[in-house]
Amino acid sequence: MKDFYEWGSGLGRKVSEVNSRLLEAIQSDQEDLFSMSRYTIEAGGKRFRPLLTILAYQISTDADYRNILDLAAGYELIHTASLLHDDIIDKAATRRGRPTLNSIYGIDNAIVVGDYLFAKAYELGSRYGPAVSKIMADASSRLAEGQILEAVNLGNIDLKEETYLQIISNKTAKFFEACALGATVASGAPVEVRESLKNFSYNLGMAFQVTDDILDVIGDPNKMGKPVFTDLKHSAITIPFIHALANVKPREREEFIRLMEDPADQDNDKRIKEIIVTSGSLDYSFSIAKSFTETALNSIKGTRRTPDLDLLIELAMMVVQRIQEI
Ligand code: GRG
Repeated sequence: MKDFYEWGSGLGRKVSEVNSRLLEAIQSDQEDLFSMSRYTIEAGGKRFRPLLTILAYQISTDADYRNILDLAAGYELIHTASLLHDDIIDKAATRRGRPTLNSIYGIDNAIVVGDYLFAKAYELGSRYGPAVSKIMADASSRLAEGQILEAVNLGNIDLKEETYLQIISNKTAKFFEACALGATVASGAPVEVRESLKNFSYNLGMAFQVTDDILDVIGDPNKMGKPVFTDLKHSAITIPFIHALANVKPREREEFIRLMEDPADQDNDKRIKEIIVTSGSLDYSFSIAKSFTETALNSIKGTRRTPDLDLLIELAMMVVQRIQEI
């Protein structure tokens, strides 16, 4: 099975076109602002959101996909702006394999670059009219809501699964949904096509985030390019922990909570994983990810089969496949 980058590389020309639009969009006579913005954009990333936007557009119309490149780039700019702000909040030193903007140019500049990318994103979105602009604005509001809901629940060992799902819905899935919705509204697609691609993207986003949260516990740091337990180190409680905390016996729960306080310790790391596996929490989390993937795939069952739709199906399968390969 391919990994995400291999999947995206099959769409190489489109990624390059998105990258060109991104660079055009961030042009500024203020040279420092431009070079800081360019540093962030050139760090790369999987470019999922623009690719989802382009594929949804192509599936829903025979018009030239270049018509939707500005919107695709706009979504990537919002995503990048939110990552810049997230790195400031987390005091992160690296992102996308490079030193973060805040670690090089300082927090003050990183905040402003994030604001700038935001402004540029809305300018791009506005080219598609008020309905699409509103979809973009709503997705950004959800991001902020998800971030704050997560922040106020940091370290909350009584976090409910429902609240966790609300956090990832707002931080990830609603944004994926907005990419498909914006593209299909811009293309003037019939409501059934719009709804199926919207539901596909939402559920894909949920599956993607649950899988990411599972990999943060049991993933191979070498394959992922990042250490495990990054969420826990920021006190973010995710699905494998929520399930384990609710299902282990009281004495083991006490031990588990103690271990969670120092996930960087190698012995704790091993024992945390052991408890997550023996309590059935890993299997449970995986079943949740699979069920979102199934819902995603069911959403597009009635959609006209095209090579672009096949790419979306492949993407959805890859999301859960990442865990099976471990
Ligand atoms: C700026 C609207 C706005 C909000 C500020 C900081 C913040 C509030 C929100 C942060 C939201 C956040 C960090 C969401 C995480 C989303 C996510 C799944 C990130 C990883 O996405 P990938 O794997 O990353 O697609 P790449 O690097 O490949 O693009």
